[in-house]
Amino acid sequence: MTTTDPDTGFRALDATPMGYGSMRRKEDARFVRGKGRYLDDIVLPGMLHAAILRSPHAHARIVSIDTSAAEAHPRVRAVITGETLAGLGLAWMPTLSHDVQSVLATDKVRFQGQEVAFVVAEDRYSARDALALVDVEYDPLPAVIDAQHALDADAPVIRDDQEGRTDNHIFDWEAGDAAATDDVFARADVVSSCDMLYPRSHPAPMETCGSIASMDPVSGKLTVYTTTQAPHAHRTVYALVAGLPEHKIQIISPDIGGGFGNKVGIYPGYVCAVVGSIVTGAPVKWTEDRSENLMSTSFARDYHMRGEIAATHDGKLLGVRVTVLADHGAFNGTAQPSKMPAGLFHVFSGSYDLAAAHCAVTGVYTNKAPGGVAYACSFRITEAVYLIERLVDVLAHDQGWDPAELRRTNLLRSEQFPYTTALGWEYDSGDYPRTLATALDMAGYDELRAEQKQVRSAYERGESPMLMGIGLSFFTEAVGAGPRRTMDILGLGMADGAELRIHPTGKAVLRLSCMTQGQGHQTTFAQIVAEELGISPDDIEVVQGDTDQTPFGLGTYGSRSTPVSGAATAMVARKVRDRARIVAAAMLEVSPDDLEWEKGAFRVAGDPAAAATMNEIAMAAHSDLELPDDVEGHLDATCVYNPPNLTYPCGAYVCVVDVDTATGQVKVRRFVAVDDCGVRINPMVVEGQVHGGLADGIGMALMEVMAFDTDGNHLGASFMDYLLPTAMECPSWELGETVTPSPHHPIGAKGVGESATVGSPPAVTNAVLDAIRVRHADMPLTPAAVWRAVRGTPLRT
Ligand code: PCD
Repeated sequence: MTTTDPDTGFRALDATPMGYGSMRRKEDARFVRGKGRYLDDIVLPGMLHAAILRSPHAHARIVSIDTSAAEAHPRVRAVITGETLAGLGLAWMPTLSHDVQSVLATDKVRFQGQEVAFVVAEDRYSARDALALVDVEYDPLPAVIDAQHALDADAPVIRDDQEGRTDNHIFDWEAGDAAATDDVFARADVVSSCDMLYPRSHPAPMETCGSIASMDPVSGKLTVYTTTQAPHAHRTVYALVAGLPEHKIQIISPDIGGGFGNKVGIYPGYVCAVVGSIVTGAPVKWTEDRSENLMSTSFARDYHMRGEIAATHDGKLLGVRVTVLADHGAFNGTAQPSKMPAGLFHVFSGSYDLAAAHCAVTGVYTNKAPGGVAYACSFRITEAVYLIERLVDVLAHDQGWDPAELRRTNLLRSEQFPYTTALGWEYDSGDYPRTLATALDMAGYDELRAEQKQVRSAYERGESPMLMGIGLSFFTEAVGAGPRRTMDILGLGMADGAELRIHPTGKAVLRLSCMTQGQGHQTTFAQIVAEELGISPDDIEVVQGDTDQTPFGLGTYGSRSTPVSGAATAMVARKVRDRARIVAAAMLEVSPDDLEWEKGAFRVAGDPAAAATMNEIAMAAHSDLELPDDVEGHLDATCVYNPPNLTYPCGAYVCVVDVDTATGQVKVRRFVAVDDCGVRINPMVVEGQVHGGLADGIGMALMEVMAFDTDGNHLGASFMDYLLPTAMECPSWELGETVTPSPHHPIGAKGVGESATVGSPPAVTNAVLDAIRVRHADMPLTPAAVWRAVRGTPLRT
């Protein structure tokens, strides 16, 4: 039971060692009143509006583009084509994966929905109307839609813009020890293998992407208001692409209506808005509509995996090997650390003690949108967790083993931490058996199995079409990229800055490089400072999202804000506290060593009445107080935090489903999620994060898929076809926790923002397949897919 303090509105401090616990989110006062300020709320004086003409073809040569009729439209101010951009050297832009992407097509279009022309008009309607006046002649080409055929000898070459290219191959990449893994497989008693597709999906945030560019012709300063999760990284990329110095570029990220990885990259519309502003001399706003968002700005997943798992007769897991065919679309624009073309996929040995593991990943081009974004996923960990958690279930299915028992006997034990996996990751901490036991306990696993038996016997007697399934998953995530030694994006190392200013009255301003998209940073980062300095979170302002006002850092994705910026925040607050000790010593006329810290005040050891509070210290630090010669005044501090390692949150999930075999309909009856993200800063925020991710998992497992027909027509370009889960499909979540602090994080916290999105799809899938006793069927397990799987004719997506 939780109680609420009537004065503060804080929930009781639960199990959390962080002060202020589940305090209400400071930002919600604005959001729940509809007073958020999103990109589309921003109106600049004289602002023009833009729309993008997109390709109807998946693959076609551009014969000609005639813009004269559009230009003649009375309210149109500019029509920009690839040719205009080529004149400025901007027809192509760099991607996050060292490829180039067409900004506006010049030679060919390579996916349906690709950007072809950019119309700037006095209002949004005229810009859209004028799109119909641009006359493009296309010469259609055969398209490569199925990644499995991308490397066929007769496959059309998609990227003929690259000199000498004769195929659609992007990269081959391996991790792990192939020979050692083969050895383990040769010695294994049992091996199970499975082909599985993690289908192409989309982050689909509530707010789509957009940008307003304003180039001031007098000062030469470019201001870009944009929906970006990584304002500083964007500024550097603009600087490199446009040849402008960083101080002449200001990126402002206003409130963001969900990012989920969709707002990490730079899209053609952003670059065109800048060019549009330069050409017209006015600010230019471009915002996507829903179909444009679904069709063109970043997909996720699309991993075709063949996995194998090896074990002994008595159920000891020995090794895993996997080959992956990764569909990267028409331009290699995946977002992940530069040195890792498959991201952190090689964390796929999961939560088990394996002797060896190996993966080989091949990336290919297809005539689909570029992206490969880490949609609620620390760079392909979602695919990795799905792979291993499905393989464990397939093995259990093949051998007639209980999936809970198989996991229980193979999980890493707490004394094995820090644990280095066969693929080289050093897991920091965890108590996996306890996390699993908590989940099984909460679920009442044995009773559920007994009930399942009864349901099945009624089904077998022909009395009921219903079956019941119990699905498990146990995941380990690796979140909080860097360290910068091993992880960078386009050469920018993954460390974050933090600046903390303490005003004379003791109020504080914390400036951060990361960027909230709904996670509640305004509250939780204030709580970290509050914990370290004893200042009330209400007196701490958190500033993000404006590059002119915040220190450099790589932004918010891969659940890295808490592990990296959160650590920077604790460290910068500790610097302030160290300075405050010296000031307090001067105030109390004692040596700094004689002072003891008690949240919010320094007291003289042995004389507790002699004390200075943070408020008093802050004022004194700005006063005429005599300080030692080597101590500057004020309390302000800055810090750059380069994480020594990732943090490794984990979780055990149990999903219970009811399957109607007559209709194929799946109902998620219960979902138990026990997450361990180390110390929780704000347990209520953590619960909110987990709720969102669990809903994501129901979406992925049961309904979401970006499908295409054989010509490359996008079949999921609206929410009529690309189905998202709603409250209707979600049960009342049952959450639990274990807390194993991260030993290397200053406050012991690990990231959690993506945990549930990563951990839940295999739990739901395992539950459905457990109900119908089918070894494997690909997500999404729509009613049609389940109906056919029950009847032995599985659908492949
Ligand atoms: N926390 C706490 N504690 C702990 C941890 C954490 O409290 N231990 C909290 C914090 O503070 C914050 C949150 O929680 O507030 C989260 O965190 P993190 O984990 O660190 O994360 P971040 O970085 O902040 O964020 C990010 C994430 C991601 S990545 C994603 S996808 C998603 C998530 O986040 N997104 C989103 N969640 C969310 N929510 C919302 N509302 N919205 C959004 O959009 Mo990617 O890579 O981008 O794909």
